[in-house]
Amino acid sequence: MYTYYISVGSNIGDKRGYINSAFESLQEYETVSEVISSSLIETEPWGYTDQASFINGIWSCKSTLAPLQMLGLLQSLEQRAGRERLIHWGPRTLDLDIILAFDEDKTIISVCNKRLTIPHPYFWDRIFVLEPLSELLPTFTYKGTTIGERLAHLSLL
Ligand code: A4P
Ligand code: MG
Repeated sequence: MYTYYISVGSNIGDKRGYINSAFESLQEYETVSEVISSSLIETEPWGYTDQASFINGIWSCKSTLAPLQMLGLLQSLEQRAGRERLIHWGPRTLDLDIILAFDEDKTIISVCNKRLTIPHPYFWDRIFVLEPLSELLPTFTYKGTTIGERLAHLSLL
């Protein structure tokens, strides 16, 4: 059994609607359990900034699916939301990224291949990921820094 932390983002159309209906769909999979959502927050675009504001949040869940299978499941939820891949970091109806994964004994899992990198390569630099993540994992520590310290550091930049 794995535990996943998934970032959710939307900045086109009915943003909360896309996120909430994907959340309900995720709960219907027999291979997925204990699905929890953080609060959803409105955030300014990061990276490619000439686009609408985002609604962001983090979901956690438990699953028997291995990381690549979980990626496939999340991509099918993105497709159901009408996701089109046009601009890198550009506007999207629904973006579901695997941020962190832990195995049965709570060890963090690392994956790095052509289709999947976890931990997500930018998660530690993004307030829109760390703020909702800190709600679900308030004592998380990465490379010797707590998530609270990291958020304080990023907010001062
Ligand atoms: N991929 C590799 N690692 C992962 C992972 N950990 N989780 C691969 C999910 N997918 C992963 O992603 C391209 C490919 O990344 C996938 O096919 C998968 O095999 P994509 O979603 O199709 O396209 P993308 O937009 O080019 O990349 P990505 O990674 O989703 O974009 P980002 O880096 O997440 O940036 N500002 C705010 N405020 N809020 C946001 O949510 N999001 C972005 C998108 C930019 N600015 C934002 C936000
Ligand atoms: Mg993505």
